[in-house]
Amino acid sequence: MKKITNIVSLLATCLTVSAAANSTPSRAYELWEAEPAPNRGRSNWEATKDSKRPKSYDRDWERWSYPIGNGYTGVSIFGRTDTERVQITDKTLHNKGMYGKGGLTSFAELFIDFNQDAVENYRRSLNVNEAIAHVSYETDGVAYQREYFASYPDNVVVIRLTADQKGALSFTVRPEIPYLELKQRTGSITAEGNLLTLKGTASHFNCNYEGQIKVLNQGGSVVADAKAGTIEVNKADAVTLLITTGTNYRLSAEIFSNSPTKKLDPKAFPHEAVSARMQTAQDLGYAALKQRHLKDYQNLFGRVSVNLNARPSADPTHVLLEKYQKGKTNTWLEELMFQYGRYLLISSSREKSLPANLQGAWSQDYYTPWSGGFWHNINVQMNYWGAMSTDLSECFEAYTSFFKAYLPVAQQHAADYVRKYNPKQLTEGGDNGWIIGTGANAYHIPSAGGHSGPGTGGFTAKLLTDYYLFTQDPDYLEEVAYPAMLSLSKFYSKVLVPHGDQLLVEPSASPEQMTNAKQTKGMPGQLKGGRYYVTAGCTFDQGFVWESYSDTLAMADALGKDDPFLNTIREQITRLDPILIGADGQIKEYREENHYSDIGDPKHRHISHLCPLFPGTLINSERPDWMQAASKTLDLRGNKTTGWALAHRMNSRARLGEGDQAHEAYQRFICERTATNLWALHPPFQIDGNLGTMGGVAEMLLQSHEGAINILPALPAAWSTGHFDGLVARGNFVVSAKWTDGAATAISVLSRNGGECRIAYPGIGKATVRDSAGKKVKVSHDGNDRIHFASAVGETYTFKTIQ
Ligand code: FUC
Repeated sequence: MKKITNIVSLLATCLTVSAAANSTPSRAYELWEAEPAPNRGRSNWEATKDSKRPKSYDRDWERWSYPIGNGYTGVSIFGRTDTERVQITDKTLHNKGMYGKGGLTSFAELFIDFNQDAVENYRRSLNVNEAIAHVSYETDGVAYQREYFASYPDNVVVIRLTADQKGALSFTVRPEIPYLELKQRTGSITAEGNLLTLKGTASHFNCNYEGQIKVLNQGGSVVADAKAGTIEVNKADAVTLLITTGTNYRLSAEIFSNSPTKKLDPKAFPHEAVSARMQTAQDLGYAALKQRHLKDYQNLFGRVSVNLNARPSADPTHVLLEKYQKGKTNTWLEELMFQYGRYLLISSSREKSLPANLQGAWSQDYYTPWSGGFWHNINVQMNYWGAMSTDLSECFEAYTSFFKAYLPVAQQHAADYVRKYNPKQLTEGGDNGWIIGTGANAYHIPSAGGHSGPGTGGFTAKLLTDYYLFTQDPDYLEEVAYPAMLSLSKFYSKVLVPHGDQLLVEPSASPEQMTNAKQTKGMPGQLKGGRYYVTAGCTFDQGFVWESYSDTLAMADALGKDDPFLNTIREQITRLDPILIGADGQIKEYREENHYSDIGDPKHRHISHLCPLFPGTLINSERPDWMQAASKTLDLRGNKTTGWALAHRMNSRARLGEGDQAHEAYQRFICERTATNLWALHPPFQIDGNLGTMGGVAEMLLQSHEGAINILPALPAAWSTGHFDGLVARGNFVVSAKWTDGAATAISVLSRNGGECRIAYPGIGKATVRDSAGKKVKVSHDGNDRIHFASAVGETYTFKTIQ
C-alpha cells in the first residue's frame, strides 16, 4: 500500500548527501509584485452574507498585503508610495467578538504619507528566507528603499527607510486606532518628540492596550504634531521606525476561569513593559536588531529544504499563481508555498506567545471571522500538523503553554460533562479528566458537544503525543504528555456507554455534519442537536478514544508506569469497534449508516471519520481493507471544498501512499483556495490551509507513524526528481533524501536522540549503511524493504546501494 509502484529497485545510483541539519535552504524564496497592494478603502470592502461573519471585509488587505510577525504581533504591509498602510494586530487584544465570548480585533493602523504618486521601478517583496519585506522605487531621481521585519528576540517591529541621496526622506507618520466609532474600545493617540503612543481599553475584558511608535531619524528633523497625533519627518537621510505593542493580558488559569470583567486586572497597564522593550530596541539600534532577528529566524527556517526540481520563476507572485491556476502547474510555486507555510508558522507561533489562531496573527477586522479563535474541531490542530516534521517543534511550545493554562477549566468542563451525560460515572470532587470543545479563544475555552463530539479532546491530545514522539523530550513525556493522555483517557472512560458488547461515546457528533428529517427517517440516530446530527459512537469520537487510549498505553510503557487505571483502558480499547466499512466500501461516518451519505452532506468539508487515518494511526498499512475503504471515502467525498479541508484530504492521501491524489489536492488548494499573497482562503482567509498543506508536503516525503521511517511514501509523478534535507521523523531522526525518476538515490539520517533506527523503503535491504567515519554499520533486516540498526546520538548515517 505504501510502496511507490513505479520504483523497481532501490537506490539505483549512489550520490553523496550533505549533512541534514541547519543548512539554510539553498534556494531563495520570495513573494513579489511590481505594484503596491491596493487599498481602496472601506467603501470597497466586500459585503458578507453570513450573519456570523463581519458585515464586510477588506479584500485588499486579505489578498494583497504581505504579513510579517513575531508570534506576538502581526503586521500587514501594503508597500504603498502615496500613503503606506501598515496594519498591526496584537494577538491578545480582544473585544466581544461575534459570539459574545471574545474575539480578536485589529490593534492599530499606521499610515505613512509619502505623497509620491509617480514612481518608477517599483518593487515590493517578502523575502521568506530572511523574514524581511522590502519596498523599492524611484521618483524625482531618488531611489528609495524600505525594509520591514518583526523581531521575536526583541519583540519589536522594525521599519527602515533609506534613500540614495541625503535629505530625501520627508513624510508624515500617522497612526490610527480603528473602530473607535463602534464603541467597544476607548483610545487616544499622543505625539511627543519622536514618540507616538496609542492607548486605551477594549471594554469587554478590560483589556488595556498600548502601542508605541518611535521615529528615529538620521539627518533632517522630526516634528510632533500633538493635536493631530502625528510626526512629521523632514529631509532625513535615513529613518528607523520601531513599533511595540502590548496589553494587560497574561496567559493564566484565571483567564479562562474568571468572568469576563475579572479576567484581566483593569489597573494593570502595559505601559512599562512596552516602554522598556522600546528602549532596549532603541539602544540596540537597527543593525543589531536586524542581525538578532536574522539569527533567530534563520536558526528555525534554515533547518529544512525541499527541492522539487523546479526552475525558479521570475514572475511576480500573482502571475505565477495565475499561470498555475490556468493549468501551467509548476513545482516552484509548490516549493514556495511549503516554505511560506513554515514562514507563517514561525511568524505566528513562538514560545511565550499565544498559539497561531485561525488567522495566525493577522486581523484587520473589527470582528475577525470566527472570532480569530482557536477552533478545536480541526483548525488549530491543523496549524501544527507540520510543526514537528519540518523541525519547528519550538513553535508548538506556544500551544503547550496554552494547554497548561486552560487545563483547570478543561477539567471543570469534563466534570460538568460527565455530570450531565453520564452522572453515575462522576467522581465527585475527584479526577474526571479534561475536555475541550470547538470554539476557544485567548480568553475562553468551551466544553465539547453540540456539532462536534468529545473527539475534539483526542484531536488536541494527538499533538501532545506527537510533540513527544518527535522530540523524545523525557521531561515533556513525564510532565505534560503522559499526564494529559492519562487524564483525557479517564474522561473518555466515563462517557462511554455500553451498547451490547461495545462501548460507544454518547452523545456523539461528527463535526458539523448536518442532516435533515428526511435523511434520518427510520434511522436509530436521534436529531438531538437541531440541525446537527447527534448520535452514539460516530467514527470521529470512537476513533479519538482509540487513539488516546493507545497513546496512553504506549507512553505508560515508555515511562514504565503502572497506574491501575491502565487496566480499564486495556479492557475498554478492545470494545470500541471504531472502524466499520459500509455497503459502498466506504469508512462509515456513523454506525447506523449503510450506504455512503445515508446521513449528512455527501460533500461535507469535514472528513472527520478519516481522522483515524490522519492525524490518527489506527487506519494503517496493517489493515489494507481499511486503507482501501479510506481511499474510497475520499473519492466519494471529492475535492470541491474549502482551503483547510483540502489540506486534510492531502494529508490523508499521503497516508494512503496516494502521491498523485495528494498532489491533486495540493494543486486544487493552490488553484482555488490561495490568494495572491499566498494566504489560504476558506474563504475568507484562514491560516490553517497554509499550515496544513505545508505539513502535507512533508507527509508526502516522509512518514514515521508506523514504527519506521518511511522514505518518500507518497511521491507523485509530478515530483519525480528532487531532494529534501532536514525533515524530522518520530524518534528525533533528521532525514535527507535525494531521488531521480521516482527512485531514491541517496538517503541520510542524523540520530539526534540515539535509539533503534528503522527505515522502510522498497529494496532498502540491499543498501549499505555507513556512519560519518565511513564505517559500515551492522543492520538487521525485516525482509527486503525494512532495516533497523542501533543509532548513536549525534551520528549521521548514509545509505548506499548494493546493486
Ligand atoms: C470549523 C469549520 C468551518 C470553519 C471554522 C472556523 O468549524 O467547519 O469551516 O473553518 O471551523
